[in-house]
Amino acid sequence: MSKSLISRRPVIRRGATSGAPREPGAGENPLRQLGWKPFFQQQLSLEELGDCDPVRVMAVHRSQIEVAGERGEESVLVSGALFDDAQEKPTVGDWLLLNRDSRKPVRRLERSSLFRRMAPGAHAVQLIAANVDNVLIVSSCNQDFNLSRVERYLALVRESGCRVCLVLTKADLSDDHETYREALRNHRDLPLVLVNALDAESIAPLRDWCGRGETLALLGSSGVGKSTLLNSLAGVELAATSAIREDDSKGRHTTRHRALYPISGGGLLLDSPGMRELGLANAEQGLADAFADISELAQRCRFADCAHESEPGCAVRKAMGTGKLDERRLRNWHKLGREMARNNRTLAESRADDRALGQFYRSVQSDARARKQGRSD
Ligand SMILES: Nc1nc2c(ncn2[C@@H]2O[C@H](COP(=O)(O)OP(=O)(O)OP(=O)(O)O)[C@@H](O)[C@H]2O)c(=O)[nH]1
Ligand SMILES: [Mg+2]
Ligand SMILES: [Zn+2]
Repeated sequence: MSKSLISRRPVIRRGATSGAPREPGAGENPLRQLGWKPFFQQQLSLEELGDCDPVRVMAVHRSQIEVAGERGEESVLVSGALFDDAQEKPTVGDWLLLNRDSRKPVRRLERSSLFRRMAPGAHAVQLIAANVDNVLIVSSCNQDFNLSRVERYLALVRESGCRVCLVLTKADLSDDHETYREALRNHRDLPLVLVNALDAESIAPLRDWCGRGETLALLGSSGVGKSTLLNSLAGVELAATSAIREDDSKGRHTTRHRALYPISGGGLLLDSPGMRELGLANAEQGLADAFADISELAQRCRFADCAHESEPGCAVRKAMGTGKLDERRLRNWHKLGREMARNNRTLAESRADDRALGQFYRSVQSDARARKQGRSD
């Protein structure tokens, strides 16, 4: 069964979200509903307060971005210096200042949080979303459940400093909830919610994660039910969803673009496509936090630079011998660590290349200037 639904986001009008009936509190500042906080307000100069409108980036397309602010939604053309540098380029969730009259972007405000990944196949970082407060790491209770993938997502989210909750969808299709809970035992410090994403009552505990003005990102692989959760939390079908493949429970990559959706009486939800590859880069702290048990054990190894392979006095391997730590988890930790080191090196090299290229251009320019001066002397 495949459901094709509208994927247009509702227009936000002054004092209302999602075209929903007015409710108590709905008359409050629309910027606050879009996630405007003192952290952003204090970045504005007096001049900017007079000349600019802050707007939130709701979706990014090839040549234009969709933003929302006090005037509702509008499209802004993507051009100029603000968009030249891939790292600096506005991403979904960013706050921009638009010139009040020309509606052109003036600058991007500093971010309170940022998700990024190593772009698959490229030697660059790709921005995923900015200014996210809370994250749901979504997996499903079926054969697509993959603990190593949860650990990867967790390292990324921990690095960002956002609040995180683990969500298991499709609990209605499984009799084996304990197995999934048990699989996640290393993450008992995190809230875990099992839901039927299609059922409004079942997802009620998740409402605490997307209160008014809060931005909640839904991360997880294709088919786990991110868009279904979004629709249920919004109470309106905002995003398209479609059935997973029967043979292996994998999704069909139904959601194609990242976008922020304001939900009635609540905050903003970020729906994103299930990411096939989520390469980690510059996320040392996130990795250490996601594997806090291994980080702690490692401090008890005899050698400070223990690689936890065959060194004597290795507390990590000892824990594995006694069954306190499982081999898959240790292997995944090694794998993610190696991958990150490789990606960090690639990024450092491409930055060095950029610097070298910059120096080359500057030297060509100064040679040309010197020649010109020589001719005119
Ligand atoms: N029974 C049941 N079906 C669910 C649940 N969550 C999602 N589904 C179904 O799973 C399928 C995939 O859901 P989507 O919401 O499209 O998944 P997604 O994570 O957005 O997938 P992508 O957009 O491809 O990344 C749909 O047919 C949903 O109806 C659940 O908790 N219970
Ligand atoms: Mg989707
Ligand atoms: Zn060791």
